[in-house]
Amino acid sequence: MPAIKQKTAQGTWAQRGFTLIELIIGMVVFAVALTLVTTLIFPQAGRSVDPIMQVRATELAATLLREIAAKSYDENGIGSIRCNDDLNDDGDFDDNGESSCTPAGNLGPDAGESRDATASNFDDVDDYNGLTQSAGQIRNSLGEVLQVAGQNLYQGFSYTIRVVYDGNTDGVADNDQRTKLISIKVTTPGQETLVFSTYRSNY
Ligand SMILES: [Ca+2]
Ligand SMILES: [Ca+2]
Ligand SMILES: [Ca+2]
Ligand SMILES: [Ca+2]
Repeated sequence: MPAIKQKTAQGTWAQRGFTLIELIIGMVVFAVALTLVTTLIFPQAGRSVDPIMQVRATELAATLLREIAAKSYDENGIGSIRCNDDLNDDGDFDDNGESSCTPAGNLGPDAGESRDATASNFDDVDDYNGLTQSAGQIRNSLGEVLQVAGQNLYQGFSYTIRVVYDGNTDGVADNDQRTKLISIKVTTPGQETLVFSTYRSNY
C-alpha cells in the first residue's frame, strides 16, 4: 500500500495510510475513467479496421469492373456489327444480317458459359448478371482461388453482380437496350455493404 508522509507536531516526518474516504474516491475516479475508456476508445479500435476493409472491397470491385469492361456489350453482336444495329433502316433489328440485343429477361450467362470453377468463358458484360462469389470461393478470371501464402486473399468477403438495361442512366432498370448498368455489391467481413456501379454503352 503506498503511503503519504505527514509532518508531526514534533516536526518529524511520519507515514500514514489512505483513509477509507480517500480509497472510495480513488475507486470511483478509477471506475469513471475505465468507463470512458471502454465506451469511447475501444469501439474506435474496432472501427479503425473498417477503412482497410473498404479499401480491399474497392480493390476487389475495381478488378471485377476491369475484367467486365474488356467484354463485348452483348452476346448477339456479329463481328463488327453491334446488336440492334438496323443496317437497312427498316425498323427491324434481325433481318439483313442484323441481330437483336439479348432480351432483358435473358441477361446472364449464355449456353455453356461459366466463371466459377473453371477458366471463365464469359464474353459479354451481362454474362456477369447474377454472379455471386463468397468467402473462400472468390476466383480470378482463370478460375483460380485468390490466395497469398496459403491464405484466401478475400477471406470473409462476398460479392454479387447485377446487370440490367438502363438506357436513360437514371439507375433504374428499363427496356432501353442502348446502355447496361453493371453493379457490384461487395460485403466485407464486418457485414458492411458497398455498391460499385458503371455504365456500358452499345459500342
Ligand atoms: Ca433491319
Ligand atoms: Ca456470353
Ligand atoms: Ca450474356
Ligand atoms: Ca432507367
